[in-house]
Amino acid sequence: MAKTVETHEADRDEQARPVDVVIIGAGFAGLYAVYRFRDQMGLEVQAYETGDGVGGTWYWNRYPGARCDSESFYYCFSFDRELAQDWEWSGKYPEQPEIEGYLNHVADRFALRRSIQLSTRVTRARFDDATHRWEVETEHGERVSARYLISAVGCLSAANLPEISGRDQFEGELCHTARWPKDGIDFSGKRVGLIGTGSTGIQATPVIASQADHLTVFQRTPNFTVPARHAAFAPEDQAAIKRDYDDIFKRTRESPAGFPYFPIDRSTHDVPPEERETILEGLWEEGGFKFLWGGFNDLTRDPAANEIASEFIRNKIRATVEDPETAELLCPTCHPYGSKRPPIDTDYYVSFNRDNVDLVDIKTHPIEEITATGLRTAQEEYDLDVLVFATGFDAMTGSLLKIDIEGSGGVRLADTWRDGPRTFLGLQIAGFPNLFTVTGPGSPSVLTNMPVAIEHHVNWIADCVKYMTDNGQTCVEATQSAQDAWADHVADIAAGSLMASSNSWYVGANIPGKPRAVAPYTGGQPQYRARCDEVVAFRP
Ligand code: N01
Repeated sequence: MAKTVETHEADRDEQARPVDVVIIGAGFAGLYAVYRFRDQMGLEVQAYETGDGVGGTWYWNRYPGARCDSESFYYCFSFDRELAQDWEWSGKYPEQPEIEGYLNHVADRFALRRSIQLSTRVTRARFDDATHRWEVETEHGERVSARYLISAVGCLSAANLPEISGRDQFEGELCHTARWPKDGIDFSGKRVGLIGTGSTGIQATPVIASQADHLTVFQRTPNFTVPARHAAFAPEDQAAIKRDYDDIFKRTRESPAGFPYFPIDRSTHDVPPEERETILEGLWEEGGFKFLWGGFNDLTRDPAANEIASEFIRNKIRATVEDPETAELLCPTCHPYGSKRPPIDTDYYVSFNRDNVDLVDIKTHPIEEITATGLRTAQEEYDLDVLVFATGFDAMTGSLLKIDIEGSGGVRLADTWRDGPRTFLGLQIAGFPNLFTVTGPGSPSVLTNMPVAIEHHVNWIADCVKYMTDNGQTCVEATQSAQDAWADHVADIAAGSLMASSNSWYVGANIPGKPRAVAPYTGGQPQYRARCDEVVAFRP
């Protein structure tokens, strides 16, 4: 112990290497930040990434069936016209390897790798009030000093592996979907158990079912999902997208959720029941997220309107799943559609018609223990060769709080956020000067198409840093009063949404002991961007 302390002290005596900007993470956000700060602003940048490759979410989540559920042609960077023109997406909802390939292409195309140190976790960051610089430490004991610290750690990157009794005694293969082995898992001839029916479990179920000898899905809460209707792009589709790209990207920046579509401004109650059914049927056939906002404007706020759409989906489940008991188990009744992040799927419900797939209700019969050979619920014991945890993430704050961050006056972020995250615009935190959080809590982030939110944030931060540099300033920080006003507004506006009353990662309810608060900003992109612009326009 004494030796460890001595070594640590000796390391600290060495001078930290000075750079202008440290970026944590090399997913969509980190990659763009490296490009923006280094290549467009000429700053010295050091990025760190825990994984041994770039891609962030798309590096880690390589589970079977992982694919994007925003359409490819706008779930991508817009900052470089030639990049958008050169890259060819194979279809509507690409699988993980294609998106990981895209992000590797971006890293190569802009020579970003030389500024990114892979296989390196940032463990500590401390703001020095005297120098106005951040001292950043990595797990390997390296130290750098930076004027600006940019968190690009992602909203959904700290995997949640629940503490279930006996977990460590399982002798088969146990894996979280967000830490999937690069060589994959061979399911052939295996009995597989899958815990979790969020977007991930819903994507993985049909694929694992098609490969395994048997799949048991352990469901705590049933989920609503709408078909994705994935389709490959024909050459003429690709040509049309490229022809329209400027307009597509413009619309993603102007629409409420970062899609190139605008919601229909029509109440469910203004349409007679038969016409309503026809509209919902059309949206179901079209597939994708549009089901939530492409027919009616009140599904996320009006319980009665929501119930009509919810019951429409339940009826689809009943019509698809042959065994009525299984169908009813799959029908969500405890939360409104869209109050948890809505998944989209390919063949999810129909998977339960397969002879090799069973659904187990662990709400009624909870898991009691993981055993050496499988899993025991309050009702039955299941022998398993592989146990898959599709149990999600400590979302929005988990990855940032894994780093020991000390702001001005030695105040720790973990203490500041003890009762839940409060930020100014999801970009800055009072008491933590020169720290910027890309798509942080309190910004639209996960309620928008992520690359659009990421580009907006990185550009805003870059403009702020430029202003500082041009004006010889060294320290920028949200005031407590500005942060309080924003955080109260975030909470007030969320209070009217159905999301606030459901138990999901949006409110931190999936992590035992996590303070409950709607973490993303629910007011939509235009209102949010207008507020960000006001801050820029204000000059003290
Ligand atoms: O995680 P989740 P996810 N015992 O938290 C269950 C994004 N994403 O990885 O609902 C038993 O949604 C939990 O049950 P319950 C997307 O934003 C994007 O699926 O808490 N069960 C739930 O069923 C998404 O929303 C894509 O009762 C436990 C499940 O595990 C987000 O990632 C694809 C449990 C977790 O669902 C997270 O999705 C996939 C326990 N102790 C995901 N703990 C794209 O395509 C948790 N569960 C872009």
